[in-house]
Amino acid sequence: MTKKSKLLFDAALKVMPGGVNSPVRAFTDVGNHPVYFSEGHGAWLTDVDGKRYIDYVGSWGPAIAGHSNPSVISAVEKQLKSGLSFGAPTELETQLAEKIIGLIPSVEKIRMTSSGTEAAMSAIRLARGFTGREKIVKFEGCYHGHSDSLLVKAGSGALAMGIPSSPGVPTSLANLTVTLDYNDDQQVLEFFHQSGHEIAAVIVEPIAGNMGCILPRPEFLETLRHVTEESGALLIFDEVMTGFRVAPGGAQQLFSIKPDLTILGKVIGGGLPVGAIGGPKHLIDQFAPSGPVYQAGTLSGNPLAMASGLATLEIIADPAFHSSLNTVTDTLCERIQVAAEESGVSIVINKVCGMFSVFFSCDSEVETFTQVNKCNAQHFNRFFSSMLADGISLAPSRFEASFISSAHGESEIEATVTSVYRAFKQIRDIS
Ligand code: HOZ
Repeated sequence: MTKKSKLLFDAALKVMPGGVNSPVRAFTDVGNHPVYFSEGHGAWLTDVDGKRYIDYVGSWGPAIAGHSNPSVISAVEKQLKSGLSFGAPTELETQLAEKIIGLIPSVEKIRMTSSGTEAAMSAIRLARGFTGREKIVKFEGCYHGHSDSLLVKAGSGALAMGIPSSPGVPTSLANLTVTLDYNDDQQVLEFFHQSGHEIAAVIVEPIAGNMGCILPRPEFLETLRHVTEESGALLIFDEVMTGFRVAPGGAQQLFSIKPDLTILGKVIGGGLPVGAIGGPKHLIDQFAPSGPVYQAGTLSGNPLAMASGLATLEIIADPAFHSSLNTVTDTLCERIQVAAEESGVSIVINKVCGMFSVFFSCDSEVETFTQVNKCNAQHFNRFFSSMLADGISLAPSRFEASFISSAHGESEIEATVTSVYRAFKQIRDIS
């Protein structure tokens, strides 16, 4: 930990729980201390001591076009001069909604929120209101924000802190959340055969990113679509991480599956706080004032956030954007794999356009929550800390995905791979 970061963290510990405003930032899971950054440009961050890092966190996803992307900054600056927030509709909201609708075919209408948590919580309320049913299904290790109904066997920071089901969630509410195993289509089929008629919604990360990056088995999402259609439950894709990242139309485009509702966040705010629920008109119109399901927010559709999101979506809508991001992701992950083989370190690397996770000493594939848990935490922590010391900032938990932006190029890959060899040598030495 650099000198000023330590001083700032010590001060923060006195006034904020764990010194942070979001648990995973405390680096507890990796036995380290947070770095305080003062600047970000492109693929690089600079900390308060002036040390530079190649960043693979990307503000947990929003910085897909690199930090301080000139088009995004200029759109925000333009709006900044006109005012921060009016608590009234602005044209920017409609423009961002139109842009999203143009990119994701399952989305005909949108309700904006200020975070992914809010969006997921409101989508569940919509599903309950629409179906008149109370139970929902989620998958262990998936994370959909921290609302009560969804903080049951959750992933992300909740898992990293060892509190996947938080105290404070009323048992009566937690009992309405059924948790099944990600990628287990047989279990889903059996459950729906018995109880499908009671379920309001199935919520899932179509590519999980909150227990590390886990790709869906081909039959898994198809099964979810089939059982929800058959039982009258809504299928909700949480694309907060994958939306506009893995393809212009998100994971649903990649796997050709149309959910009923889509939760968005991160990239649609381009670095400012935004979430959204999208879907067909007849569902989204259930929200007040068109319909009876209440949902609101003082800063929902905030003009600065809309401007930033719109500028970011303009960038990712370029047809070359994802092919290039995909190539960079493939190249980096292939080179990490080669480094592991040459260093005699056993890894599995899961990847999809713009996101990846490295798992250590695990089964030959990592496709389930059980397999994630079998991976070597000590090796991951050693890897993380060695990379950080070398100026490579990865997601600070084995239960998170790392993100790549369009600003990452050959020189960043080269520098990263050099550090990977050094980190793998340390791992081999402790094995
Ligand atoms: N829940 C976010 C990652 N899945 C982390 C949010 C943050 O700490 O900034």
